[in-house]
Amino acid sequence: MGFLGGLIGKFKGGLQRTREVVFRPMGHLLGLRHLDEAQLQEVEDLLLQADLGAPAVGDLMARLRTELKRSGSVDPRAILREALLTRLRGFPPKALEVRGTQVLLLVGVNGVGKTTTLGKLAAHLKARGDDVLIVAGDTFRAAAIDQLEHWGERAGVPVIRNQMGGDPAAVAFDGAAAAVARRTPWVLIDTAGRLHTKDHLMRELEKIRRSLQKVLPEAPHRVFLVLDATTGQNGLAQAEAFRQVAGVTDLVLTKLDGSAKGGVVVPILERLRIPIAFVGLGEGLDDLVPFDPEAFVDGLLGP
Ligand SMILES: Nc1nc2c(ncn2[C@@H]2O[C@H](COP(=O)(O)OP(=O)(O)O)[C@@H](O)[C@H]2O)c(=O)[nH]1
Ligand SMILES: [Mg+2]
Repeated sequence: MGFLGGLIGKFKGGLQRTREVVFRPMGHLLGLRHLDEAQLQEVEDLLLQADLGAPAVGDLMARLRTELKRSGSVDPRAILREALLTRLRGFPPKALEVRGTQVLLLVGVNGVGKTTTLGKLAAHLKARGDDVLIVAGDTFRAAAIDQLEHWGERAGVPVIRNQMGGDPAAVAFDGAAAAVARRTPWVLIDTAGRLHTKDHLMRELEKIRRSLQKVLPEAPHRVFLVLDATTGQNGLAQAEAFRQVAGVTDLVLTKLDGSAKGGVVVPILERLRIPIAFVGLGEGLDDLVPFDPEAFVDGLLGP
């Protein structure tokens, strides 16, 4: 199986819950060529259940109705597929290309999967032959540092840490300096998610940024905002707050495998207008995959 074949299989597995809850009941409707009003209503309800969001669902339904009126016969699956792809292709992520030492900061609220994503990302970069250095920037909990060290071992990547309660900006500085000295292309920095207020969060991230810039004026080169797909559109308000303070360049959507609302990818993209670089489709080392609109839509709708 080639890389793309593997990717399609991954999305298919990862989106199983959404498919079971939403798209399996819709299967017979998607196979119809004529839909009456009650059936159209049923399609609309199921699309809303997948958390595709009212604007996208409104657009999809309008396309279906227009086509029904125009030709009297439709292929709902094809219309849905094309409309979803058009929406998802609008925000292609930038590749992670090696250019000197680049710093990648992971931000997001507690429990969304930052540390796990960082571990998987380290493994992903390492597997393609790039050296990586991990910085334990979540110094609030001892467990967070241990968790990161464990991921470092699994990925075969060194971890820079200070003691619990230490200054995240100081350890970020040490990590960036070490990476420059060792000519390591990637520095991945974990951060704490639980901060009392938006102000506190802003100050902390600002401090990390300033301290990185003493080593690398352009740092952080990428800021990954990690979002939990199981919270669906409820997570969007938090995401907006982070976007405002953190200079987010990319999104990572975790736990798509545990969500029956995989369609949430659509409103997230449209509201935040920031590309999705990766999605988390499980807890394993290789369960972080580059977001691919085609593989995603086929995983959602089935073959
Ligand atoms: N099923 C699943 N679980 C995930 C995924 N990403 C993270 N998790 C789990 O979510 C929980 C919180 O992750 P963690 O990385 O500690 O979150 P953090 O607080 O943001 O650093 C852990 O139990 C992870 O194993 C994913 O893509 N799929
Ligand atoms: Mg963490």
